[in-house]
Amino acid sequence: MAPHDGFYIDGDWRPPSRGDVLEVVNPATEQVVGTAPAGSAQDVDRAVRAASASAAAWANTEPTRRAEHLARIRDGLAARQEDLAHCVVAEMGSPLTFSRKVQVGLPVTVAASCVELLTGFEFEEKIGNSRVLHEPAGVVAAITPWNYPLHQIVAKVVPALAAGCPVVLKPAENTPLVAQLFAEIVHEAGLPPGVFNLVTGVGSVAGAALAAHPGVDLVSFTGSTAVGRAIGRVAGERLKRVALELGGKSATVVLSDADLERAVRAGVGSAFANAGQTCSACTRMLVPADVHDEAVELAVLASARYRPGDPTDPATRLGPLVSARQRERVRGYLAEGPRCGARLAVGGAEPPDGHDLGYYVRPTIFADVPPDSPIAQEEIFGPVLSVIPYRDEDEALAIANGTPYGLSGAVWSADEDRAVAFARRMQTGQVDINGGAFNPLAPFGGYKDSGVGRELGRHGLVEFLQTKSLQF
Ligand code: TXE
Repeated sequence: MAPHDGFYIDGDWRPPSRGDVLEVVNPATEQVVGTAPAGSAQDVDRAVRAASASAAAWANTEPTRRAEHLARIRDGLAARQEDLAHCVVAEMGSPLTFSRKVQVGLPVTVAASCVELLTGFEFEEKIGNSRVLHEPAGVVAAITPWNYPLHQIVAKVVPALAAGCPVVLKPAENTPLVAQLFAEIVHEAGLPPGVFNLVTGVGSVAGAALAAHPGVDLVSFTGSTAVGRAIGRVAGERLKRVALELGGKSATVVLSDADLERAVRAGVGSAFANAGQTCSACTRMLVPADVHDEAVELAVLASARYRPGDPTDPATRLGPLVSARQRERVRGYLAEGPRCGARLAVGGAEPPDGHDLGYYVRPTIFADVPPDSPIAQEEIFGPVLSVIPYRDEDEALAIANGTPYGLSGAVWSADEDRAVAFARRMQTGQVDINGGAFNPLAPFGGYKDSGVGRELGRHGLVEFLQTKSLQF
């Protein structure tokens, strides 16, 4: 692990202005595995000043030169995959095999695709008698959560740098160590000082100071809808741009002609991967009423693969939740399910057997869930699936669209055209058709309360640009 007791500012590790520290707790063992400094408004100010000072030179660096720097970051990530994966396991409890493949594998792919994209990207276009210039948006504040701690950093920082923007990163307080490893990789890539800066710290202190700093031009945030709204308000006051990737309550919709077993197995996988701590997880499963009970049986069978276990064991599919706070929050929903009329099919609020230590909960499936109940409306962020029966497709659509969120979804049908027709009516940013695989080049982001803006691929890069037109 990378034990830095300072912040990465202006090309080197700098001492903090105060002595506050973040303790990093391993959620499986409840042991402190490291500390990182907790930044103050003064530390944030220093980082933003360094970023501002580097902005003009970085913006004027040829895109091909920027791509060379980013290629070295990509290579650094690839070279340190094992360190990064073990760090994610220790900091947030994501199982090792999943951490290798997704927690680290995905950002390596995202970084590589961003380098490729930059290489062919046209920063100028001609429209009639105008030449339109796509220029960097300025100093970017990246505020990231702990659930995919490396991916969330890479999905913001790499495209921002590609666009020509300097960045100040404030990662989640639970997972500062993987952010320090990322800063080491950036340092080794030899970026000019000030272009990338890291201030670890508490959201309400360092995060709030960064979002409100007058030197920041664009805030790219991923996290809770409540904090997203607060950042949006502050940014609105100062007319900063924002990109907000917030919560979700996505649905797997199984149409009447679908392969029920395949659809249910995939739906359970989506809900339980990363212990349900995924913003795009399909945490509701909508099934025709006449196959509801069969679907629940199949879901319970599929859930047996997700037994809570030691995240360092490569065979483990379900680790602990990130923190005691998160476990209490999830347990509250587990206790609430039966009270709001749902039937507990498997799991429940009791602590899982053999896990007195660690922030574990039982993977849980509720059946016959009323669509308006809190467990079917609110983001739980734990391994909890609500199976909801529907009578016809119109009702399925009304239920699927009937939450404040609109991040993801899945539709299953033997007839692809029918699935696509349904997906077109869903108010959500992305829909997987019959188990379609995640595409790191496709735009990712939400409708409604799930956010503003898009990450990944071309759309993710454009988010960090502003346009100027020259008329001739
Ligand atoms: O999120 P926060 P938390 C959801 C999920 C989870 C809930 C709470 O439902 O149960 O949010 O998680 C920083 N100004 N998601 O409390 O607080 C904070 O330090 C500026 C969905 O961890 O939103 C961290 O870096 N920044 C989600 C980041 O915001 C502030 C991922 C996210 O923390 C701040 C995580 C402030 N006032 C949680 N307060 C997703 N969309 O993927 C906090 N932060």
